Amino acid sequence: MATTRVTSNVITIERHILHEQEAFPDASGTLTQVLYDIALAGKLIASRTTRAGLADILGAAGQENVQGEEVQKLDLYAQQTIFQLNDHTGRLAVMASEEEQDLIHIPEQYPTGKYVLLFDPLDGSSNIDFNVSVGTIFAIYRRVSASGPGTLEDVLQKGSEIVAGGYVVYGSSTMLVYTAGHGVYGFTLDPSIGEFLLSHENIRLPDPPMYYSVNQGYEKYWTEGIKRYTRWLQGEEGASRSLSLRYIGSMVSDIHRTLLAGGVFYYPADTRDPKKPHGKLRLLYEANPMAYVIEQAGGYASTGRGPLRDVEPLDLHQRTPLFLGNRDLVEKAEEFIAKHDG
Ligand code: P6P
Repeated sequence: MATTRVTSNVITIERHILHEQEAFPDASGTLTQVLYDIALAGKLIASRTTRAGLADILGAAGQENVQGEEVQKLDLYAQQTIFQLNDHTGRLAVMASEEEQDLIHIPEQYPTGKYVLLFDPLDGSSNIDFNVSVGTIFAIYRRVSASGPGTLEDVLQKGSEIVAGGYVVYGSSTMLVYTAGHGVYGFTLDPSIGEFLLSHENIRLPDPPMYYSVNQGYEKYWTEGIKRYTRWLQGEEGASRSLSLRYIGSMVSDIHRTLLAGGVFYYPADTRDPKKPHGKLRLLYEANPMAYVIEQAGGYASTGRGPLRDVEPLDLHQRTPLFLGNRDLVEKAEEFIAKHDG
């Protein structure tokens, strides 16, 4: 089984990103700086998530976000932290977030830059009060508009155009995992020195895989293809092996485990909610960046009908069915769906 070598020498994320940049002589260093800013946001958010049990943070902030969900105070803090670290740097043309209905424009007193940042500031936040891991997800694109304030066109880009992406998982330890198209690297936060240290070099999806990950509570709402696929993963339908089930209900954690242990995570479309015919997860700032990480680690991400990162976005908050993990497992899902769901 291919295992990811956990490194021993001390390399901070800053040193790693700078070293990566050296491979691109014409690089201006702007992308490097954006990644630094995201790492800093991760440290600041981590400092709060580890104290989320305190009375002053627990519970909703009493506001509703664009998803109609109660905003947890940590959501608000994460959103504001990422915005304030990026609004004045002159590195971004525009931002977009799960927490904001519309584009997040750079304040007019600040210059705009050549990159676009999409993010889910705190995914899985409904789990905060139960001390379940949560995460920040980010995707960076090059702007497509010429100059000036960024536009919707800058944000509605296919996942195949992504320049860098990844996540911070606030769990038993805080880890930042990212790729800029040359492999996937994991950094573990050492809170005693406030540094993300390289802990997982060039992560590759292990094979054979260990787990399948889906909310089986919705099984009765699934199509025939998804039901049969899930039975295949359990060792039926002619399968030659069976996988164990692990489901945390926090996407960043479920996909982080899939990345390190091998397997498949899926959130299929289901018939529960006619308003959500394409499942629950968001294409732009959840599915696409996670798909990029998984594919850079040797895996594959699909809508169940084809490559996820080929989907042409039409709306900032559009949802998508998502299957990602070891390529053979995800392609099997496509097979069952094609065969049984027409
Ligand atoms: P369900 C968390 O609320 C989230 O957005 C993802 O992090 C997670 O994968 C999913 O929803 C869980 O949804 O319907 O299984 O509770």
